[in-house]
Amino acid sequence: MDEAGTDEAGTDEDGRGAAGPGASVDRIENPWGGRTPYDRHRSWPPRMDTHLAAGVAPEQVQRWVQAASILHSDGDAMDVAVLDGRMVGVRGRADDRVNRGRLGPKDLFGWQANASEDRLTRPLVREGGRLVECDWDTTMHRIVTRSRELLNARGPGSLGFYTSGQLYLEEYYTLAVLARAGIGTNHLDGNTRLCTATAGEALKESFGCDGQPGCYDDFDHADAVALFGHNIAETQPVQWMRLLDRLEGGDPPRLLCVDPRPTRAARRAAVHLAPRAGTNVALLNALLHEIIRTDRVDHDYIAAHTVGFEELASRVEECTPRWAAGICDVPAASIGEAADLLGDADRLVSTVLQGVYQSHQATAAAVQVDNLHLIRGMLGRPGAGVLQMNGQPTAQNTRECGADGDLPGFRNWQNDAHVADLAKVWNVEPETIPHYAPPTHAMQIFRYAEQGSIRMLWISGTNPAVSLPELSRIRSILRQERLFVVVQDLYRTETAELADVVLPAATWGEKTGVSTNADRTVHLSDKAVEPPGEARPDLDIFLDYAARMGFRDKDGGPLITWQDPESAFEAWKRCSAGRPCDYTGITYAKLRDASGVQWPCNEQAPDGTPRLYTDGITWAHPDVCESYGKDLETGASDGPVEYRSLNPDGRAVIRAAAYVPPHEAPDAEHPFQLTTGRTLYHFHTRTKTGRAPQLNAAAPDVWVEASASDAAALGLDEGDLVEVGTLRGALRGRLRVTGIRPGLLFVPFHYGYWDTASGEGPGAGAPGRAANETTVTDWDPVSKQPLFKTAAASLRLVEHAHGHRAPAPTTTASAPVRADAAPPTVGGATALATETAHASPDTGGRGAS
Ligand SMILES: Nc1nc2c(c(=O)[nH]1)N[C@H]1C(S)=C(S)[C@@H](COP(=O)(O)OP(=O)(O)OC[C@H]3O[C@@H](n4cnc5c(=O)[nH]c(N)nc54)[C@H](O)[C@@H]3O)O[C@H]1N2
Ligand SMILES: Nc1nc2c(c(=O)[nH]1)N[C@H]1C(S)=C(S)[C@@H](COP(=O)(O)OP(=O)(O)OC[C@H]3O[C@@H](n4cnc5c(=O)[nH]c(N)nc54)[C@H](O)[C@@H]3O)O[C@H]1N2
Ligand SMILES: [Mo]
Repeated sequence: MDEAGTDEAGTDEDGRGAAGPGASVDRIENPWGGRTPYDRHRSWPPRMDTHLAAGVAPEQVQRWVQAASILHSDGDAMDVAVLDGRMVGVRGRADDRVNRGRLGPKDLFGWQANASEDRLTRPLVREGGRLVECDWDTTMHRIVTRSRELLNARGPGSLGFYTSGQLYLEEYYTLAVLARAGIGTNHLDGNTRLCTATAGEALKESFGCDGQPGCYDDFDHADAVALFGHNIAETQPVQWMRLLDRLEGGDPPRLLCVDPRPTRAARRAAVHLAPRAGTNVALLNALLHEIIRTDRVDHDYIAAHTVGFEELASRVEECTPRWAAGICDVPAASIGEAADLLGDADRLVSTVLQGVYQSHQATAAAVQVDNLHLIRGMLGRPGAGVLQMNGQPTAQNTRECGADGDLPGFRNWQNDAHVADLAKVWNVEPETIPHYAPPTHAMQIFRYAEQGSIRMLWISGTNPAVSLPELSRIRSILRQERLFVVVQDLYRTETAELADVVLPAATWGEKTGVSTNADRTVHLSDKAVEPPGEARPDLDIFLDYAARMGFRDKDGGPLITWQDPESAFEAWKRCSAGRPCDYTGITYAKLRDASGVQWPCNEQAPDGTPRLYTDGITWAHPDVCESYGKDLETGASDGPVEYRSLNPDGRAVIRAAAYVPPHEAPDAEHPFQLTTGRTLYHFHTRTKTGRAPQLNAAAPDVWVEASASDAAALGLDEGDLVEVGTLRGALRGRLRVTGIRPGLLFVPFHYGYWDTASGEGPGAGAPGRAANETTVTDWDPVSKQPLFKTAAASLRLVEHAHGHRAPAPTTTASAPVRADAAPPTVGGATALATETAHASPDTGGRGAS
């Protein structure tokens, strides 16, 4: 439990004491705002959060235009305030079931980045080593010329595309069609590989198909909530508000938090386990062992809906809490308490995120959480669900549309009938669509670029020069003379600096499109204002390229027949028809009417589908499944014959896994474990949040977290400048002494190579500040998601603090152990937001432009 003090407004950090109607709250200081407690099985009361630019009164706003957040996977619905053709603020949509009007700090303040003066407004091309401005026609001609040359000389495999989890559905679908059927390359993936590849893979392994079984409303009904490697308070602050409101209401849920850091959720948890990084499988196997040993399993559910239980039971037979305690370094008794919490739950919700997904046994561990739900029959009922969480706002769309390493509509690349069906939708021959091997994953795309078989790499909506592991390697790949690099972004990012061509893109608020959040809720974001200068929506750029390349279908007609967001959406609906992610019942008009709709939405489910698998497992049959499964240890794909014999009736597959230690163990030179991740106030490489003054000020620079005992042993103190080193490289930052588990260091990965404010880079040879200078080129064998959470590292003093402090927030998992070590994080006058409790949503004046 936390002992946070109470501030003047009468709310503590978790907002207890509740803001009254129309309260004005500093949402940097009180990130989760005031409380609206509610009882179990009731619906979450609305609270509308609004923040407007200084000097703008609500009655001055000329239009409110609907949108959904693109700074996390929650899909928080909001309206953008428009005044004289400018964005001047945002407010949450109280009638939306995802957020009931609430917004987190990043959404309240992040919109300001759209109007930043350093937005890209014209294309740039490299001339004599420098990037210079150019017109669109010349620039696109350059890209098309290079594409044609490569296609003729080296074939489609010489072109690769690396996209995002932050564009819109219409854009991914267009990109997938042009890459897979237009160019005919297998090399298309998203940064979703770094993010939610494991979520998709775990769902495929267990249920035969991607698609989130549960939904956020399950939080209203659960009596137990388990968070596995998910810092929900900081990364999905609005769902944390929901849990806080339940914790304050009648019949609250019990929380289990598995995280080596003292996150806000850990501090409110009934049981907090802080395992050694990279040991999730050992811990989960022990939890499964206890639940099976005490027979708290649903034998009827297992018999009716699953295969593989016996193998699991025998695999975990030896995995006692005492055994796991030695590996994970947590008390065996606490593992027992956690097993009781899970085993006694009547309705259990589990969430899984990067503490599980970004490690060497990512899929193996994520699948054990599915197994927990399968053996306890905790699926398909209100309050009983698993959320293999997404991270990025539109990652679900990247996966559905086949802009990641998958075929569109969750079609199985190994199933010829699925490929033929897709070919029919696109009116091309099946051979046109590469399916000789699994679609290439991002880490392999960069490997091909390094080796020289990929000669053109088109990067849209992602900043790999900061976000991929082992940055010195990534920089050298992107700098190669022989590789033609196209970057499509809003700003001149670290990656754009290494490009041959930079295309200025429009972003949310400046373009229209659909995004789908982690619980399958589809939202529409309408265009509110014009993009700056000559910046164009990503969709327009892809359509322009396709038209110039003259891509044809098999009858000589144009391959791509749509010209704007709505016609692209209609085309996607045809591709999704009859698939699990069936959008055929959704229209733009419906999304303007109903706020969010959950897929599948079709004739059978015209209002959408809150939960999958309410009536057994639907998509695992050998003829319909998206994947035939993989070996959890090696990642080797099974074929149709093996799958059919394992699972002829299409049940859920319980897959067991043995624990394997992390690939890199601490040693004398690198005695620490290093983990990396996020903080509440920033999004990824900070291209947006670094440009929002309130967010930037809350965490303006990198820091390094270590435990009090480790700091004392090395003679280090709060604010000291330290260097963290691994076999790949080093970074420097100021030390924050926290309650993190001893032996573990944490570094936020948001801070890039260059200082985005000054445009300066580190001097030659000097250590940078980006976490990924130190991370390793290595990935989970099954999902191919890279390892950002485990490495062996050294820690040394560079210079004592001399009055400097770590630029880390005090409101989060990064809170100092010594309360007086740093001044409290506050926002001040420009960080106030209005919270209107129990408001009936005012939708007046909202509309598309
Ligand atoms: N504020 C903010 N919110 C975001 C984002 C952001 O950048 N900023 N990004 C969005 C995106 S794309 C994503 S993917 C999500 C990510 O959301 P999260 O996964 O919640 O965030 P992370 O900080 O990457 O990692 C979560 C936790 O994993 C813990 N961890 C580290 N190693 C281990 C381990 O071995 N086992 C366990 N059990 N836990 C471990 C870390 O201590 C950390 O607290 O957030 C989304 N929301
Ligand atoms: N060490 C470490 N590294 C990590 C992680 C970690 O936990 N630790 N997490 C990983 C995860 S989960 C993720 S998701 C990745 C994120 O890594 P990135 O995807 O590289 O991070 P972003 O900063 O979100 O980059 C998105 C880029 O798209 C641009 N952009 C935004 N909107 C638009 C748009 O509408 N159109 C276009 N064309 N561009 C747009 C932004 O300006 C920005 O440059 O980082 C990964 N890397
Ligand atoms: Mo992510």
